[in-house]
Amino acid sequence: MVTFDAKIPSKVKNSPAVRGNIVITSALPYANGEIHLGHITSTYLPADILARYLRSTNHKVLYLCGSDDYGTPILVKAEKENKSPEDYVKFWNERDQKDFKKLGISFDIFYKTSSPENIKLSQEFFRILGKRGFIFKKTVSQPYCEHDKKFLPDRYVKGTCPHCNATEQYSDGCEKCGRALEPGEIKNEHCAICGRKPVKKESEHYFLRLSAFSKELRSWLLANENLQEDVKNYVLKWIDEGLKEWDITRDIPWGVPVPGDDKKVFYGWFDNAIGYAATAIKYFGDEGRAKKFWNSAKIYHYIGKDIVYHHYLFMTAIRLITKQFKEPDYIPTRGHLLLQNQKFSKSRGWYISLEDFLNEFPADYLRYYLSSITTYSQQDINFDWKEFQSKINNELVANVGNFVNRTLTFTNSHFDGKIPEPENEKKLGAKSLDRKKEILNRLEMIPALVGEGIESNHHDRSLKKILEFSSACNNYFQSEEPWNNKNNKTCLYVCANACRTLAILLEPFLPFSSEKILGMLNAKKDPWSAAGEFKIKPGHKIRKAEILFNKVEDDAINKRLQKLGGVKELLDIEDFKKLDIRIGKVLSAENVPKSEKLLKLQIDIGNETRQCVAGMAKFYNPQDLVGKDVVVVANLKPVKFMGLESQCMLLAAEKGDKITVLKPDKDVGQGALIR
Ligand code: B3M
Ligand code: ZN
Repeated sequence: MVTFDAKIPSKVKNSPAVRGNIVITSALPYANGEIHLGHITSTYLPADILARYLRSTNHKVLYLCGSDDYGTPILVKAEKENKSPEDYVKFWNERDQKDFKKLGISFDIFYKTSSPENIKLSQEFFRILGKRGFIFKKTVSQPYCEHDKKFLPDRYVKGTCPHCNATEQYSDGCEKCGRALEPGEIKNEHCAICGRKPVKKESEHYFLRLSAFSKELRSWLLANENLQEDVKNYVLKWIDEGLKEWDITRDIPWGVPVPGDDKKVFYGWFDNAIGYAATAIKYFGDEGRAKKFWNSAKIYHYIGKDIVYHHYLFMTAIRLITKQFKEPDYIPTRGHLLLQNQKFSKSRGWYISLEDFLNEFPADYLRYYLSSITTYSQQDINFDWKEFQSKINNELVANVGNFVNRTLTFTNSHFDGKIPEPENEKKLGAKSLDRKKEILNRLEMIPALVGEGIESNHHDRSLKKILEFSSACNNYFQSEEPWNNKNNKTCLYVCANACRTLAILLEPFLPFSSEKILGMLNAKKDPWSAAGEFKIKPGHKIRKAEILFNKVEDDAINKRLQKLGGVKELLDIEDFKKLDIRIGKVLSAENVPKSEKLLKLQIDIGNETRQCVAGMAKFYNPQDLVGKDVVVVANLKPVKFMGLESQCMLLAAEKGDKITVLKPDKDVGQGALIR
């Protein structure tokens, strides 16, 4: 499996030497909406955990991110809100920074792709790519909407994926099968603004000759042992299927200007991935220093599985060809987040707003829950409100919170807040001595065990180890019965130090709670290498104990579930259009023999007469329906009731025990369509 080069044995004394340079990035969020919980799960949180851990193990870490400001989706949204794209992205950049701070995401810098550094670097990379022979021009016929009077690149066009046939996909990539799509590939094109079918207009674009680089990409993939095997395999398959030339320019007024062409900008996916390096330049204040650090560092790009193509192929090819900033060492890729086993959908209300969540629950609850359910794989992850409640209550509150709380409370109430001097071992009973040895043993081992999990990206496993440790501490406290056992001094001395160990190990996961524990212990934040040491000495004065975690009540969860329960699935207009609903006239009606409910009707639907078997006998006498105009669905598959074929469906309104057939307000004639 993936392991980090520097193992951190728990006994290694804190050495002042820096252990290595690290660059960590999280996918740059589009500056067009609230940070998505799915992105938190797959990229910001795992990257933050690693960054915090590596800082604590004496690495020089640069954890960077920024808003992804360019591209059609943003222009479309800014237009809708009647704002300039500049103002629009500025708003979201600032809002994102606030949200990330509330969540404890510890970026060293959060910048933006619309920065002077990124514009310069993207243009420079374009020139180098050109010099190396990887850029060519080609006239492409582009969708153009006559109604909206504009070229329709990428998200301006929706349609059907040519690979998996998923409908309503944007033309630049399919969310279902994860493939990036080239302009023109999507089937069944329609304008995303007005829904009309676009026409074709010619335009000259710049392309990156990606196929000419297939061999190099292939070798890079095979040689890099840090990449996840399953991701690697399907990327290799894409290469084997043949890489398409990549159209890297667009005819829109918002983006990095293409040098020597005043009408075009780069495609957002050309400049955003370059934005990682440009952000490093901003951080160091100088290109030379940024390169020096970057090229001597291990590079980690955390992503979700929907942007594998862009990072493994586009971005890496550009880095390998331009040779300015080295290629990635790790691209940890995680799956999508589901909510109660369904896809998140903001428009349907099947959604958790970060702001809303953080108004009700502490950030560490989200960090804990998401980290504990997210594996290092592309498997989808399911946010389940009941599971969230039970994990917080049973693991955080009843285990960690309880241990810290009882240790501190007892020290305060029985020893006036002063850590007691442990008894001489000889005076401890045999059982107490065994228990003490066992817990000391665990305390010594645990930092390395947890560190190993984080280094290998299995953060969920590390968290589980911490919980096991905390549980052992609770058992120790319980068995020692400090409330009526004279060995309570040893027990409290050990437990106070175990609380400190917990605080250090929990810091990458739960930074706010870790700080709180250290505050109550009146202890400072030591590095990971000192986590197993007994730094809290007898006589040390602790502070007042406060509740660390509060229970999540049933009420809070039920409210959340009720809110979701009220969400109805929305249909696309296309689904509705599939129905042939029309006006018909009832020509004849009779009871179906031996049935209390059914009537058999003959209905003229305009161009033909259809038989309809309807459950109306309890509400209508057959003769009352004859001659009436009614509404029917005329394109359902025929079904049989009591041996009689029903060839259309009569529409009726129902409430309680009242039922009425629908009829038109004016006479429009049989066959009139309902739209
Ligand atoms: N903004 C897509 C996304 O947010 C894109 C990532 C850019 S990373 C260079 O999923
Ligand atoms: Zn249009």
